[in-house]
Amino acid sequence: MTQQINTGLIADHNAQAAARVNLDYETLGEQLARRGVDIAVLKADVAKFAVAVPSWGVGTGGTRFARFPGLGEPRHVFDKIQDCGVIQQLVRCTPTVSPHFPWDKVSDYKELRQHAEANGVGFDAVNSNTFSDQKDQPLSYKFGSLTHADAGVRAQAVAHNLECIEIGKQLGSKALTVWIGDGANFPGQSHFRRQFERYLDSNRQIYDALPADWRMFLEHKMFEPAFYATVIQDWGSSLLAAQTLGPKARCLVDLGHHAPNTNIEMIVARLVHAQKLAGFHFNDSKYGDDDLDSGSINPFQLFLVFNELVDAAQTGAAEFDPAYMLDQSHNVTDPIESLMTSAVTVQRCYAQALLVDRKALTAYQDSNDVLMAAQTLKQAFHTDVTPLLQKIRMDAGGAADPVAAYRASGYRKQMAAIRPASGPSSGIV
Ligand code: PSV
Ligand code: MN
Repeated sequence: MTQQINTGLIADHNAQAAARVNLDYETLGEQLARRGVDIAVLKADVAKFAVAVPSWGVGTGGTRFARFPGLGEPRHVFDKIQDCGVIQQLVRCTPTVSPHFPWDKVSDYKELRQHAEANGVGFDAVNSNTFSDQKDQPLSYKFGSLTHADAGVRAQAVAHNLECIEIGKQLGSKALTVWIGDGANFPGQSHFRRQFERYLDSNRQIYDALPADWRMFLEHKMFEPAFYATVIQDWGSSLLAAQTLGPKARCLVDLGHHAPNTNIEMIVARLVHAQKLAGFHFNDSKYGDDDLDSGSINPFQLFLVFNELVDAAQTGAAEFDPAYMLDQSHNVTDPIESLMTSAVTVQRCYAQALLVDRKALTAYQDSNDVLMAAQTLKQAFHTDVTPLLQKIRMDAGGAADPVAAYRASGYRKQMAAIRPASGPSSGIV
């Protein structure tokens, strides 16, 4: 296997941190023991946690005003996979990559799969793109794709999704994520009911082509690029579509795709109840679909989402097997640093949610002890599990401090020497 970061460097970095991490881990263990938690059991559970990295996340993002390229940006999917391998090498909780087509299109998928394996990663859900036009594409998605009024455009969009399934099969994926930008910018522009019927009709054709062990993840988003109405604007439309299509169709929750202050953890609980939770695109936001680093703005919300997920797992909720993926855009940070930090933040929230004293919480809920119910969640959220996460990483060959080890490795500088600068560009790529 190709290890992009020198393993000796990681070992030295960890050796320097070991005494401090071990002491902190022991102290945390004592603290948790007083709360009846066995840190070894917790550690084994958290060590199994994994979140996928989006292939499009390792490149520098931008806004609709400008994009300021970073150094040593990946030139193609092979470079992107290499960067994802670096992330996984250092954090050890990102074993898969979620690819996006046609952005990640290649002529030889066997070669791509081998390249991924060589870099220590596999593939998660494949994403289709009918929200932008590609070079040489016969028909435009300007006025929609799967829901377009023209049957020819719909057929083209369906065909692209079928191609994504075929590519996914070669890469070892088990799910197709469908997000469309279809909608309207003006009242009257489109007929709401007919548009939704066309969505179902197109997706039926995609659904029917899914292998038996595959899932279809329907991703909703409130607005953008359509600013008046979006076809799959919220979890209501998404659930309706998933229920109409059948058991393989589920609803994917991208945290950024809701109005500010929406109670996302409650949406999660509803989707768990309906046995329709596909999984997540994790990110954070302050105003809209900001695509900021997970937990950078509202870590408590992320914790509350995981509180629902851990509760669902521990109570044996039916059909509960969510896929965890990051979906962020890094405009002003090194994408590798942001993705490593975000993956660890998501893992941290999972660990904290495991620390919720659920027996006590249920008792407080049932006796209407509101303050203590809230405090029970806060006790778990306030627990600093950093040494636990460090220990898990170090045991697995990752770095005690992934960002510090990455910076010390000089990887970005090496890439800058190999990968030519892309130069400034206007708007998002
Ligand atoms: C749309 O905003 C989205 O969240 C979808 O998941 C896309 O596939 C992704 O971002 C990249 O544009
Ligand atoms: Mn998304």
